[in-house]
Amino acid sequence: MDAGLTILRNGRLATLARSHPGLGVIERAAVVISDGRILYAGPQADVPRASSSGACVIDLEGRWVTPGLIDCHTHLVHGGNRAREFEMRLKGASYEEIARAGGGIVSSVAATNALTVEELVGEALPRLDRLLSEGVSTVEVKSGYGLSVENELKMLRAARALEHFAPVRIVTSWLAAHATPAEYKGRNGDYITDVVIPGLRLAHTQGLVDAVDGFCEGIAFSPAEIARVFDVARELGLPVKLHAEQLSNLGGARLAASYGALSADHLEYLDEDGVAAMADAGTVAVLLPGAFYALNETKKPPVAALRKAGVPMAIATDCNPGTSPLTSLLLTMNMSATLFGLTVEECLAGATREAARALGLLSETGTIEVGKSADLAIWDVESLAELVYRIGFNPLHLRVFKGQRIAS
Ligand code: DI6
Ligand code: FE
Repeated sequence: MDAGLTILRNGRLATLARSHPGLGVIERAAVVISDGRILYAGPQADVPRASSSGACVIDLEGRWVTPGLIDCHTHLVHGGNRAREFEMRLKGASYEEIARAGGGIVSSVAATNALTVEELVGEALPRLDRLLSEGVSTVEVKSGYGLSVENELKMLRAARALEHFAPVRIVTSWLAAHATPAEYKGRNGDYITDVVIPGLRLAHTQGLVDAVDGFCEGIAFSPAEIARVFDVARELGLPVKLHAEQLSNLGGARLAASYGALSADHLEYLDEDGVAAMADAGTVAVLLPGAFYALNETKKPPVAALRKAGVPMAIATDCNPGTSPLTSLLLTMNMSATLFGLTVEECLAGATREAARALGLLSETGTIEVGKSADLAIWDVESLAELVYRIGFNPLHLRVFKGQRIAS
């Protein structure tokens, strides 16, 4: 008898496996879990007999099962909030004006640097809980509100610590090239030399960083500046990703693709050239409708061109205090459909399989397939489209993380 054996029976699976058409639906299905991994996922009638003896059997009563959701782009760890700037924007100030006047990212830096690791964890946990309550199993967390070596490392320590406080897989990104701190105003190059690159080397040595990110934008860093950081990432063997083409087109997506980036994110101003470069490099397009919505943007990412070129599309909350104070991946799915025109299938794939791809984790999670981590979400819905269609409703019945059942 295998002590760690669990059988989920009488479910309807959306495996999202590429080898199955569409969502990979299997009716009257079972999932067999052993030691936190998927041992079998398929028709109930074909469950290997040997695996049933002594197993803990759970009847799903016909409920839908999807892969555990994945939020592949967040700034979950930060201090304070920017409700005040929200009010300023309601009165007509633009995001860029506020940033140039010393607000924006830099104001979150002061609030973040005032906190200890423990306090940062304490502020992030309620946000994390909201995500997990909707079936999320994996969350990417960026640095980027420290802007000094010590404070950027502190943010990543807080991000890593979240795994000790909640059943979740955390993936970290080094985003020191997010904004220029006041003391380096007008000296981006020096900031990269003094802080971004030495900090990255230290974070890597300390095992704090899984990938390297940057903000390529007129109010942030140029492609040439980002390239300096990406060169170091390459030397260290770390994958890269980039905030690109969010407020203007600087060719960031093309730059990211030339480094074989896992993803380029935002992409409202992406052009045909950028689409083609991403397609060639297999770079995932991470769409962030929360920021588009909160900034009241009108320029949409070129979804039809991405689709036509076969660029994989993921979606994420971009949870951050400035442009996307959003802690719901279900609402993100709804926004992706309503605002960006993604299909139900693209929304579900975007929050599971393609999000895993964007994190380089596709062999570990993101689909329901034999050998992967048993990360599942079990839903009280009649059809999968309901997960995308409802606004502000959470039909999660149960979450399974690494084979452990976690009541919602
Ligand atoms: N793009 C964004 O939308 C966030 N960061 C980024 O690079 C904004 C972060 C903030 O305003 O605090
Ligand atoms: Fe972001």
